Amino acid sequence: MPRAWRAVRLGRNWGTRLDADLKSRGAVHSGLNEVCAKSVQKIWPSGLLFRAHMTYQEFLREFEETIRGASVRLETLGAEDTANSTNGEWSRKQILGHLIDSAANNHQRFVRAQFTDDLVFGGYEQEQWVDSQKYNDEPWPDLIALWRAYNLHLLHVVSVIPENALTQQRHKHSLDQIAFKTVEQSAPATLEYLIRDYLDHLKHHLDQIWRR
Ligand code: NI
Repeated sequence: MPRAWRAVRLGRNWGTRLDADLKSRGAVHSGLNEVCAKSVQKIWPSGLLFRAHMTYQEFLREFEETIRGASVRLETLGAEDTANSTNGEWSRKQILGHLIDSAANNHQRFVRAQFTDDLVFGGYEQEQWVDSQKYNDEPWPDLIALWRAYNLHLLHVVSVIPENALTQQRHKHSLDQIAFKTVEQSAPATLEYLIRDYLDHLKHHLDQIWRR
């Protein structure tokens, strides 16, 4: 199966309608749940669809494997060079600190979104957060432990969110500002999208740490 083809998990409430719409637009090539992701992206704004090449259960498994695997790997990095930075870029400690800040800010969003119909959240001053907390002065193992524990809690939090809160279409949102992969203001967004986007952001910064 070509890489561009993904199995799409269709939402319970609107899946049938979406499936019919996609068929009428020629985006469904074969099978009930197989659509060409590229066609879908053109037809449907990114926030509307789950970026659903994996089910939410599979996503949760990947989330857990990412945190547990990265924790082990982070511990193998020499503590002495984790505070080094070149060209004004963040050190490994600062990148991990930024991920702790991301966890703290998204913790608020993931919980609050369950009690409101919108996804309007403020951003935060990322550079200043990292700067002011002096992550380079903290022990590397402590930062790893905090990052790991916070994310395992977030994993728990997002695994117990009711499906209707996860998949509800939110017409008011600020994901054009705060998301890693932004969603246009004119397109509705879901909490599930924001949660998946959180892991994309996390993996992006882990890759930076590995490349150092
Ligand atoms: Ni970032």
